[in-house]
Amino acid sequence: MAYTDLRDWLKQVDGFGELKTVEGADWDLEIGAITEMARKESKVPPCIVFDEIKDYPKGRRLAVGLLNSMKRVALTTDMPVDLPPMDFVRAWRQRIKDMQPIPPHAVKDAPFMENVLDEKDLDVLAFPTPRYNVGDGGRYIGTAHLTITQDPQEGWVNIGTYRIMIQDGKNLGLYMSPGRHGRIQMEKFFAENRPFPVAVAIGYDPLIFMASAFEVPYGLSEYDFAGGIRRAPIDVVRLERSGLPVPASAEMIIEGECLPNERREEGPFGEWTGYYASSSRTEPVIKIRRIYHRNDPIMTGAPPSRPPTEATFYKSFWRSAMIWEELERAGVPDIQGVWCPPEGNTRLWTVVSIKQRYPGHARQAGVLASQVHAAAYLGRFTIVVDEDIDPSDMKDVLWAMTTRCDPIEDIEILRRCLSSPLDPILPKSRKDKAASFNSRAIIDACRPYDWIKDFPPSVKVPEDLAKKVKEKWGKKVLS
Ligand SMILES: Cc1cc2nc3c(=O)[nH]c(=O)nc-3n(C[C@H](O)[C@H](O)[C@H](O)COP(=O)(O)O)c2cc1C
Ligand SMILES: [Mn+2]
Repeated sequence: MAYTDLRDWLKQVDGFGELKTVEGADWDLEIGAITEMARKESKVPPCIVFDEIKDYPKGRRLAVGLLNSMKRVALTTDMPVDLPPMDFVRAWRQRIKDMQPIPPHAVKDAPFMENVLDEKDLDVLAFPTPRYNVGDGGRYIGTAHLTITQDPQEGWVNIGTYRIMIQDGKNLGLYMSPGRHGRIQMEKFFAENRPFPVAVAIGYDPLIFMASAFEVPYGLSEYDFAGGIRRAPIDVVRLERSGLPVPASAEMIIEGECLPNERREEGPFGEWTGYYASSSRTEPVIKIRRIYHRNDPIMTGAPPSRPPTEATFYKSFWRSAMIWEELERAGVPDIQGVWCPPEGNTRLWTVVSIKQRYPGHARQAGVLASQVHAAAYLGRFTIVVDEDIDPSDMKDVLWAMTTRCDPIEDIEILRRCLSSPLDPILPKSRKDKAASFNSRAIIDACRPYDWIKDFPPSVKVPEDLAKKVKEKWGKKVLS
């Protein structure tokens, strides 16, 4: 393992020049604006640690933008640093494929035990939590956090990143979209009229955050998945009240429970689509029973916004690799690459490159790529291209779409697929909390298989000529 915990990770990031410290910023909108502008206007979006936040003592810090660079993703996942996107996806896919889940390792003690606040003494507002965007309905303590819960019948532990808004000093609003594993577990508790125990970890090893926001299959704990990726178990501590295992590396733990009949207004929140699409609704409330924290805790934040953002950046590699793997497992041969660009939110635009082998191969790849588990939620456009197109190069992809696709023949529409109230294109009348549907376009931008041999040859400088020209003229005209 290349680092021991969040503090060591931050030290290493500082070592390669990607850490910035900002002192004196206001939690109300200013931190949100700095985060957003730094990520949009820097060549390499920095990781920023805010200290001396307005109204808060020095030492209570907030780190944002953790995973928003290739180097930081490589450090977190122990991968080579300078790979082109498609090579990173290929290598990452191999890592996921080779991954053997490793269950967490229970330990008795952890630094977050340094301070334990019981219900009567605690006030979650004592920890600096931003209101990130002007339209936000509150201060969001949960944007880069882990929501840890357990299945009441099957016993497995799930971790998800589901946004959390402060309601007041002792209550938090929790938003879990339909179908989320945490929500399924909650519904099981509520069906038996039992309180739903929840632990929230803030500030931790960033690898667990990556796993928590990813489509790890139902029934497999994100702890086991992250341990498998790390090739070593994740250390956890079982909390005394709920028995929930939480990462020993955490800076802060909030332990609580949702009650079956309690709902409060949650939202609006500047969401990952770049809109306030789900507005506000009544959602479950986490009643805080205990807070644990390290001395001078470092909290973490990853506010979504108009893409590309931190989350869409690091997820693009992960989602691309997962879709590729799922397509191969579904039996689609000769896939050359898969790319879910950060600009397309990783969920709304998927490109698959194939070497066409038989009639219908392109449609098969496209339909499946729009429906496999890692792509099923919201995915709007799936584009299938030939093997000469690099799916991570949008110039190439647009060229293929505009020259090899005849819209009337080559765009298939699927109806009644999985959407969500967060989908900005759904009018209110079609936003049902329990069942929102959308449609999908499968764009076949491959040369038509039935007359592929007659398809016009493309204009290209041959590789051997390109090499010679580079040697002879490169210094003069290429830079
Ligand atoms: C920064 C960030 C915020 C997110 N917020 C939410 C959210 O508020 N609600 C939600 O249902 N999913 C949210 N997600 C997506 C889930 O974390 C993701 O789909 C995850 O795979 C869910 O875990 P599960 O499959 O165990 O349910 C968010 C992801 C990120 C990276
Ligand atoms: Mn899960």
